[in-house]
Amino acid sequence: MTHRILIGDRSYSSWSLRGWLPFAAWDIPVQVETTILYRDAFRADLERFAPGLRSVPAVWTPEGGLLSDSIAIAWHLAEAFPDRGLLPTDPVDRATAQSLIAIMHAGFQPLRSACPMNLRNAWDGFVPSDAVRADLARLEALWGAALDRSGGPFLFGAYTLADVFYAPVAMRIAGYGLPVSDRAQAYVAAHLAHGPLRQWRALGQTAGPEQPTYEMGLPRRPFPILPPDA
Ligand SMILES: N[C@@H](CCC(=O)N[C@@H](CS)C(=O)NCC(=O)O)C(=O)O
Repeated sequence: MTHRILIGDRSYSSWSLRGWLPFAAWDIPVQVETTILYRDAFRADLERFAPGLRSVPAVWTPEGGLLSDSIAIAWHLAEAFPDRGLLPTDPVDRATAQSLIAIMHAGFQPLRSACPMNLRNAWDGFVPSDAVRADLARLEALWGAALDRSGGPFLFGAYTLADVFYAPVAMRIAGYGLPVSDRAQAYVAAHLAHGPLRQWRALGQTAGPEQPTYEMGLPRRPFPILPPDA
């Protein structure tokens, strides 16, 4: 028996990306099932996967436990695979990583609503509001402290669950050309070159329709995915 995960559109569902990335990044077997956001069948697909389910991602554990939230998936996998490095081992780094994950899960609403994750198109000419700029300043402070301590390329040096939670944020910075420091830009570049992220994006390019909800009405440019060794 393996884990089973239900995800939404790979190009748009940022929470699905957070649910799926740990399986790919730490080579944990998982059976993937997909649904499409905003379609009539969406509710039925959720109900079929787990009665009463309201959102993606969701995961069934091999033992029959249901995880219907990305942060629950993260904590479960860190606990189930304690030797794989999902969280840093250093106690200070580990606490900081847990805090960064919780902050992301609960926050950054202005950035999230103004810049929905879109891995099919990048946009020129996006003008961030003051609220979005305030979110970017908070990211600079949080990421900066971790990157200064670790030296990068990821928040705690090697890739951890904290990076999983900020991967869709990095995609927003890349896709909307948001103004960040060189240090934050290097962190975004590390995500763009990350194998599992590249795999997720590639799988999403041909799966399902373009979702009109995500049209920004701005000039389009190709999404800036980098080669793995960049
Ligand atoms: N707190 C949830 C959020 C999940 C979520 O909002 N997923 C979106 C897709 S990215 C969804 O399923 N939306 C459908 C709806 O809310 O009706 C988590 O962390 O997993």
